Amino acid sequence: MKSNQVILTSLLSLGLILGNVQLSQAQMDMTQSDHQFSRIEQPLSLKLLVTLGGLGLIGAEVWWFLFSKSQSKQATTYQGIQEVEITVDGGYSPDRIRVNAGQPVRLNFLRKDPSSCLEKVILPDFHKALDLPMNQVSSLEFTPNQAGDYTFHCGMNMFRGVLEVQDTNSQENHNSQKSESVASV
Ligand SMILES: [Cu+2]
Repeated sequence: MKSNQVILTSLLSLGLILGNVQLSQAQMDMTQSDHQFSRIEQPLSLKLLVTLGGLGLIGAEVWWFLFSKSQSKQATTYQGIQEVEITVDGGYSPDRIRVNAGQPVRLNFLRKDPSSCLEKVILPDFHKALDLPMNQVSSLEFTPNQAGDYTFHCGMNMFRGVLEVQDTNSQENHNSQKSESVASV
């Protein structure tokens, strides 16, 4: 997951750079023809390559924004505490965390992004706010008692994540109901 993200992020930045190069080249072409400078002809294969590369990167960007956004992760329980590590780098990763209701939760935020936007994380539903020093793990502990989706966000509410609290009892009821109905059949 993480290495995937790194690859995609670098692809994205490459795409932006390539796009800029293409743009500035187009502008240069325009100014050149305006001033009736001689045009520099580039081989067709190179143009094709750049175009295809650009299209591929646009596709990757669209995919990135549409589909890769919410990656959900189940917290792992250790000594009765449901723990999850969240990397804070241009947002929260994972940005969807599944936990069980009625059991303590510990969110470990590792901030790698220097932008002041992400220096604080807020969980409004639990009345919690936490400062995140750079390159450090800062932890937040609380116990969600009610099932539901709870958002957490940065100080300016630009980056968001969701804490998905599941009711374990209702799940067990569900399972027992299932087995009952199977038994009756
Ligand atoms: Cu912010």
